[in-house]
Amino acid sequence: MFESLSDRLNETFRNLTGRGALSERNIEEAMNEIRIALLEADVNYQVVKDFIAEVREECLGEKVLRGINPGQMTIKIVYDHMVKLMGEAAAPLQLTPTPAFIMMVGLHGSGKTTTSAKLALHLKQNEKKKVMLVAADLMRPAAIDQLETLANQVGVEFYADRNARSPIQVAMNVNEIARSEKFDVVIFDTAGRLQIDESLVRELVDVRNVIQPNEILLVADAALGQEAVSVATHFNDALDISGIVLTKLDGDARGGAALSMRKVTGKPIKLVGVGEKMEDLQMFHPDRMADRILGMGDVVSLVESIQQKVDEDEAAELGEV
Ligand SMILES: Nc1nc2c(ncn2[C@@H]2O[C@H](COP(=O)(O)OP(=O)(O)OP(=O)(O)O)[C@@H](O)[C@H]2O)c(=O)[nH]1
Ligand SMILES: [Mg+2]
Repeated sequence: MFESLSDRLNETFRNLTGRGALSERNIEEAMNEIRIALLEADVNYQVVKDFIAEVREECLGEKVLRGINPGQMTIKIVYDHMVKLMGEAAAPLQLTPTPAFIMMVGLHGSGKTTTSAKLALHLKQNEKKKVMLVAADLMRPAAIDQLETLANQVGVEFYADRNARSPIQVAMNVNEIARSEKFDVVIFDTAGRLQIDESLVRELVDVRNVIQPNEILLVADAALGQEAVSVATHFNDALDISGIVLTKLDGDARGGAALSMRKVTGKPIKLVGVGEKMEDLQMFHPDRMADRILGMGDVVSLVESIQQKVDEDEAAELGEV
């Protein structure tokens, strides 16, 4: 995942830690390299600009330049800001009150149907929820069949009405069934489009008004980079989404979407798709993602433990006076 970004950042970090003291010039050079690495990974230009400005300021501070190991501290600062950029803490799915309705929305081929089934499996297996998958994509009969096959494969309830006139009718029926049969979670797989247009938005808004979903998750293909971020912005403007699922992170995605999504849309990435199999879905944790991108987990924990020691010493000293 994001190999070329990781490789480039690692090279920069190797240069930083390979020497003892760091000059302002060394820091400036490193910032420049990181800026280029992020831009090449297709991170949003403004996001890169703000990120570098914040990291740079902190790295040029007294504490780093005069610290015992400025190279390692710089890595820790980059890590901290990367975690912050992606939203700091994980954003869990809002599954109360029940039945919790989740709407999956997004463009053609982004991974809505696959992700719906993966999520159903996760909720059933790990959270012991009673889950129903609903085919609200009435555009193509094959879409209904695809979801039905996956529902059988992961072993959850499935609802479709092949004669329904509109997704609204499906939504109204499901609303009743979900309550009377006490489902915990009901996942709506909606129709995609080549691009977000008025008729799609109207259809989704109608469904939203009927089911009042706990979550509206935009499913976006990470390989699209900045295009995925722009799609998310449009869906958010139209529907006020609650979160983002970034799919196909196992492919040739460069990292731009993962790093820009939160800052540009203001909405958290909640889940990530990392393969075609039903088990290939993960909760999104900004710290773990930053670890993966930087590949510097041991340095980060080393600096954390040193900082903790320094804090304790300072506290002890204060206590003595
Ligand atoms: N490698 C990989 N492939 C994925 C991932 N998520 C989905 N796919 C694949 O992407 C293709 C499209 O997925 P679908 O779930 O059918 O996409 P969709 O959004 O429902 O598409 P429409 O219904 O046409 O709008 C399928 O071949 C999936 O197997 C992922 O995380 N990694
Ligand atoms: Mg689909």
